[in-house]
Amino acid sequence: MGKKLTDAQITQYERDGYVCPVDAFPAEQMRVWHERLEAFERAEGQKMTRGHNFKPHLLFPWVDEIVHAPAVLDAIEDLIGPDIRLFHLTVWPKDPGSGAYVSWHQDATYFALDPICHVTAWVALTDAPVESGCMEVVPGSHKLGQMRHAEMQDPENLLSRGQALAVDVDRTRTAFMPVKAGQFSLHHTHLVHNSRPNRSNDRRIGLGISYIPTHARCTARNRVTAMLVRGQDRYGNFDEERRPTAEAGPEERAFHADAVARFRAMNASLNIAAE
Ligand SMILES: O=C(O)CCC(=O)C(=O)O
Repeated sequence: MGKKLTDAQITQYERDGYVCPVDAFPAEQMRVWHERLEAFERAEGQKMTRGHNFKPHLLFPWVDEIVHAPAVLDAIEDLIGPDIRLFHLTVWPKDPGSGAYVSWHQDATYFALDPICHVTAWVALTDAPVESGCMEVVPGSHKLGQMRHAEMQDPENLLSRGQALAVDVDRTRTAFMPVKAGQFSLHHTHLVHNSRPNRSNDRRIGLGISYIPTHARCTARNRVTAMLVRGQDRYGNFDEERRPTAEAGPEERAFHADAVARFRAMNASLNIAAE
């Protein structure tokens, strides 16, 4: 038995590359946080979707609370040990009836991490049933290693570089990861996954939080930031991130802009499609 996950869940993660669902927060708490996200969108006149959805843990104290929550970190510790950094975070909103989707991919494709050991917790801010376009995975595919991806330019694809697996996926062998608001799923960085358009009547929103052990390093040329969220870092492979204290205040915005620019520069320097 781990701190949060059962032995069966840890075995499933090792065998299948994912675990779902795991309980974390009360649904009422998620409604409060959901409203804060939408209040920010209204004030900005801008939805948090493709192009605006990176690293919100640097802008909002409520996201900082989620990424540090023991209910999430205990599960991460069960999989990668007690010294943990938050490497990246993407918010994934899909409006009802929109064509927005996420193509088949492996997260590791543009992360340049060594060793390749990161795990993503997808925390549901709203319910994410199958009809809303929850994540769909190929169980066991994390054992295939890094696969070839191509880049496609499709405005409906929520992935920033439109990366998509270069081979077809056998849809008879996939599994869905539906979650309710306040639950999360966990997936391995090499797990092949996608999500289809939202055919429900409600908005679907989740936070994809990518955690790494502190001994991991990013092999790209430019240094990037990552936040120490538990334990100790004896390696110094990343520049520390500033925790937000005000809701998208000037200091939060300045730090966020710099961290996102550095992440994008790292990302743009990788050319996995040519490998
Ligand atoms: O939210 C989605 O539909 C996809 C999320 C995803 O690809 C991820 O968290 O790695």
